[in-house]
Amino acid sequence: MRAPMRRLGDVIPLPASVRPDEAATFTVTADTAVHADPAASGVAELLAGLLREASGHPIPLSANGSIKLLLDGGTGADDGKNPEGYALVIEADGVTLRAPSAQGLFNGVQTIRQLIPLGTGGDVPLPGGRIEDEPRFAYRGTMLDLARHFFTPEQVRDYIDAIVQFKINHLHLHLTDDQGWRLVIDSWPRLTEVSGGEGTGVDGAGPGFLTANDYTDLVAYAAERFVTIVPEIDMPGHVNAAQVAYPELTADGQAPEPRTDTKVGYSSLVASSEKTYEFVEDVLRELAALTPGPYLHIGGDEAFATPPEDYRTFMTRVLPLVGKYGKRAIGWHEMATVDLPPTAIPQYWRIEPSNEEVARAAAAGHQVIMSPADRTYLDMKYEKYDESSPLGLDWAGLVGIQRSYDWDPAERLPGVGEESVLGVESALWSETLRSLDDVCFMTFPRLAAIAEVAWTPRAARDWEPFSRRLGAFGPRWSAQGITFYQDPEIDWES
Ligand code: TNX
Repeated sequence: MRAPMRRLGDVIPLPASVRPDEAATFTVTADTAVHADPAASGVAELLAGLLREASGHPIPLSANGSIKLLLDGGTGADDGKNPEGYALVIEADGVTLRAPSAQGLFNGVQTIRQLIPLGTGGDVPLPGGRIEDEPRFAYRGTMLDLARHFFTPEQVRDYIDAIVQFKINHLHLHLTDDQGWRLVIDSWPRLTEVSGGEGTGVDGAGPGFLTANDYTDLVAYAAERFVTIVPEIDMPGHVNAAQVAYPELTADGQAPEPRTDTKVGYSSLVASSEKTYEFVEDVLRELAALTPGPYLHIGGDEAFATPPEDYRTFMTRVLPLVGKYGKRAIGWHEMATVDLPPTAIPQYWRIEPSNEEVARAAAAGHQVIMSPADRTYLDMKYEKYDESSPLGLDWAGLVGIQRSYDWDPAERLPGVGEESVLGVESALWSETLRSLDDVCFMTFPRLAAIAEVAWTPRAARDWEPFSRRLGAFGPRWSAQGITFYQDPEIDWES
């Protein structure tokens, strides 16, 4: 059984320009093959795999295939074209996908994927017309907290597969916190030996850590899907797990008790101690060596146990270390209380309508990542959701799907306009989560809404049509075995 042909514009995030040609339909048959520029063979194989799965046909890669994936030849750097953009033309006798880069082709393949009607076996009709598309913001991310509850590499890979459908291109991993340390650091091995194993995480229910190999494999898996991993080491607060493993990182040299509760703001590295900077530099050096992406996230949030003067001392010494190892620093926006190196990126996460430090950083030319908790925090409970649910928190309010959709990143903070916004990131903190099903339930559908906020031109966004496209996407999540919140306000197709 196959669902009816899709409409060309039934895609999340909505493409920048959609021109259907109702007279034309391309049909994937037993004779269909995919042709690709050699540099795009990975993406072509991915598309062929999707079409094989849907049709049961062989769909080989072949020089005279009627589905063509073409690189424009431009570098994407200086020809004025967004390297992530693509143009898709579907005609009766063929499909042509063009882009300046393999990443652009990958984005186009995500669009084609949503145009394949659900069902397996037999010919697959694709709706005719032309899509021209490119993202509004370059950085479209989501964060997963591995510290409060560890998720295995296999679970993270499944999560990457689930998020790339919405053209999310950054996955921020929160690797350390008071309750656990989740990445092996060779020069400080007790971090994971003591604070990564059994009994760590909230309620002691989230043990585990990544070896350097696990992490490297994960980074490579993500990169094949054009996702950049952004690793976070949270400091100077949120360091209890590190101090349990290394008491010399505390003020009095005494090991604190391991913590499995959800309180924040009680631990701090010592800004006046050289041991602190030895530790931080070792960790950042190892992390930079393992991370091909341009960013290291240094946390910086909720450092309530660090006096403001010490916080400034700490950040002023640590920020240049990120640059020393060839990376750009991202930090939660509290970081912007110091004068930042030119490439540093504050990430706004609060719910207040304005923020002086972030506005000051934007005025000084910094780009900002927008993660206002009342719109983008995937760990907030859903609106109208059964209050007895153990999943999620509510300190930023209840966050329904429309709340995640109906806001604008360039109008959220005074002084932080379109030019200052690098992009949007949602965040999933894992205090209440125990499984990948929990993770997916909190993520979807809200991430689909946030992805559209980050990708689609402002003028093209509208809640009503979005909610209909979302309703049509429901059966896809079901077919993929991905748990999602079936909000009763949405008209879910079955
Ligand atoms: C605030 S958001 C935190 C985290 C918590 C989260 C829970 C941010 C930068 N810090 O430590 O897990 O709230 O929603």
